[in-house]
Amino acid sequence: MPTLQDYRGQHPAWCPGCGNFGILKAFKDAMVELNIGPHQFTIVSGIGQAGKFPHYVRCNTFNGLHGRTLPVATGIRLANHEMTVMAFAGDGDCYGEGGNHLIHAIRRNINVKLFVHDNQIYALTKGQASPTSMEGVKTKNQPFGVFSEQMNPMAMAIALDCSFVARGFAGDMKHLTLLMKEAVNHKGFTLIDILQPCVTFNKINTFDWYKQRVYHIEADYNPEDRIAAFQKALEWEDRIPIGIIYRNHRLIPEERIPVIKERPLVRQAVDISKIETTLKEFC
Ligand SMILES: Cc1ncc(C[n+]2csc(CCOP(=O)(O)OP(=O)(O)O)c2C)c(N)n1
Ligand SMILES: [Mg+2]
Repeated sequence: MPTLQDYRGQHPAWCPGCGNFGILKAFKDAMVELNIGPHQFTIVSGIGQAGKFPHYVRCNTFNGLHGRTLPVATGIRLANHEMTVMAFAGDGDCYGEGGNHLIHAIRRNINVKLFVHDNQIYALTKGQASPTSMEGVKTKNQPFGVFSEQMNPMAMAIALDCSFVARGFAGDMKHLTLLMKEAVNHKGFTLIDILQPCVTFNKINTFDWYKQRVYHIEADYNPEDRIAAFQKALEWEDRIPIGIIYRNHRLIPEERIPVIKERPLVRQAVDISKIETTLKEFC
């Protein structure tokens, strides 16, 4: 049985009070409670403050390029679907530069667990607006206020029939741990958008700002009703729902792709002569 100590990575370089600490703690608690040892999962990230996440957890890791978190996670999962693969990305990484990859990972229903540290800002590069920054918010780069409409990742994911769509809050770690466990146990692509205060560059969406607005989704809510889920996903202004917003039961690639149905690619014998024959055809 693993303990918290087993996942201890490097000392975090995040600002004191950063919402990322709550995500890190909730995640480690979830791994202990799920009894998944550090050798049994892989964490993939891109670039950003969120992208540092794998440095702070002892496990298999891959820290790739900004916006390219999901392609790497997809590759690992397709090569070895016995491995639990989790992707940690910032709102800029995943909804901005990597937005295209998010759309297609959802469509393909790759069984990757995606956790988005949504601080509504580009923190690593010192505070430019991200896709989830609210309209009108002024930053050093947007001195007249953001004029693009705020992206709603929950509504977008439901529109794409994403297998599992949830929202958590870094200031409610117990609830976040529960959501993470549900995501890992769910078969299919899972997206948890985690509201994560950035204490240095986002002076609007603070811990207090979120605390005044977030509420736990009602116990009798049915996340399998897609129309109701879409309505829930549209709530934002004064009341922000946290919990599982939408869930479905779609097939995953290893159930559909004949060559990996029986066993993962990494456990299949490689016949070099076949590769040589194929290469000769191109000579
Ligand atoms: C290909 C590429 N594009 C842009 C950048 C510059 N860059 C690094 S991190 C970042 C944004 C980070 O914001 P987010 O993903 O929200 O993460 P946070 O730092 O807020 O956790 C940008 C634009 C880069 N390093 N590589
Ligand atoms: Mg960010």
